[in-house]
Amino acid sequence: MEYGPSAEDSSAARDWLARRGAFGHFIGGTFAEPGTLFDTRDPATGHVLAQVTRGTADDVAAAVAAARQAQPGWAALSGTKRAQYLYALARHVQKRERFLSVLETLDNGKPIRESRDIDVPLVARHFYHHAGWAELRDSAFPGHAPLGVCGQIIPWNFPLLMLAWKIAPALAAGNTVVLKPAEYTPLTALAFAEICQEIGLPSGVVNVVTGDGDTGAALVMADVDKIAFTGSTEVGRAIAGQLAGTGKRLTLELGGKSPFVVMPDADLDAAVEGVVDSIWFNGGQVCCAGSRILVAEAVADRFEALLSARMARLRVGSPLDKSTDVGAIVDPIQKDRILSICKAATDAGAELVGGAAGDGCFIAPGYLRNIGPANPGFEQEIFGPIATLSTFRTADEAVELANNTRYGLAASVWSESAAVATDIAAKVKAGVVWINCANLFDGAAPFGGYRESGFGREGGRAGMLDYLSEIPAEAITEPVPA
Ligand code: TXE
Repeated sequence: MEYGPSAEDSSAARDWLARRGAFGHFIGGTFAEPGTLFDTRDPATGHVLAQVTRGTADDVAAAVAAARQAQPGWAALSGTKRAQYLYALARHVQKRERFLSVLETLDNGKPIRESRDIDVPLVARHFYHHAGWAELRDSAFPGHAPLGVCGQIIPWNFPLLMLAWKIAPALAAGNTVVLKPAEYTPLTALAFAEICQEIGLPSGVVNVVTGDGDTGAALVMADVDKIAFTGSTEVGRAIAGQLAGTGKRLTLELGGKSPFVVMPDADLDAAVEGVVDSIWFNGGQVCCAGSRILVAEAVADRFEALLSARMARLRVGSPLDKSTDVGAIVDPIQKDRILSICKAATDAGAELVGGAAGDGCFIAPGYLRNIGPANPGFEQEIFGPIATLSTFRTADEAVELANNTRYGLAASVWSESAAVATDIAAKVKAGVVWINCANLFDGAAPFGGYRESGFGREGGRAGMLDYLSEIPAEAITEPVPA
């Protein structure tokens, strides 16, 4: 696919990439000379966008040393001063909103409508929200201290938003960070590093080391006080094993297979729109995607007719086109992964409606029907635009099916009865339960999982506590009167 004349203007982002050439890491407030390089590509066209440095253990150690040196000074600033920096980050993200949205869409393949109207505005809001926590830290968390240096490893599905979820609370609490973006999508993190320079953020408070899983593994083993990881359950499990007994703090935000429960009295039109927001948003590459649709048998035929009609109207195509609903999958490896799970599901007896593989990194939206808990498609995280559709007869059965998973990240319940919806919500084991909506995020609302979806929370008061440690009472001394 090539971008046509109706695509959003990407010249500012392309000029920036051409001007910058190859990227080195951002360490101690400056961009280092590029090292061994790898390509980052536009998944919609396959074209190389830029070359980025593959971080070595030495690069990681240099970044951690810069963060370590900066941390006491950063923690000693008043809450008001730290808040001013966070406000400045938020404002500068807003100032460069259009540029960042285009860059994100180029690197990730998500529709420009989403990066422009959802991702980047949420990034700014997250920094604004945490500026408040910076200001309030001492009064809201008496007897708490920052952890020190935090290593943060993020995935490619919401590159800039996951950066904000990681960096904002860490900085508000008085920590400094070394962030490693995903290898598919390093560009907006590097643009963010430039914003840190622009606002005069003290050197070493934010460091960005690009690279792959080996770079991430080096960060896990480096001299950091905490690792915050968002990514696959497999890698999360490995990190937890590596950190056992080291005394380093750890939070993990991993995969999901979240239920989307449609009760018999649900507003079916609204619920279908909820599915669009839930599993076809960001091409289903969303950890909390409502990927298991469970619908009451009494309304299942009507619901499915509405769903398939709505699905047929979704536009799959050029991510930079403002009318595109479903863009490109981030990388051919991920596309193959999605298709192989769908094949395993159909081999086991499920029927795939839609979901055709296109050229390049494109897959049409679809869903698997005739599918039960024993089918691999019901159980595995597909992480693409393919839901499963199954039915239930009673509310108890809905809850049982919803909880029939090794994950526990999110759930969505649809009913016109507040009593029914809240009863089901309370019985579903998930970190977030949305009622009559899906995939809504707010900096004040803690996000995180149960079971194999990980532990720890991001956002709100709970999220701040994951970047603070309680000072033992005996270590707190009364100030000596002057
Ligand atoms: O994830 P990885 P991948 C799920 C989703 C997806 C699957 C594979 O199901 O299909 O994972 O995606 C870094 N030590 N999610 O392979 O490898 C890596 O460089 C330290 C759900 O991309 O977990 C990247 O920065 N770090 C998820 C980050 O981990 C390591 C979002 C995530 O990559 C590492 C992404 C190691 N040994 C995928 N190996 C969500 N929860 O939203 C890799 N990394």
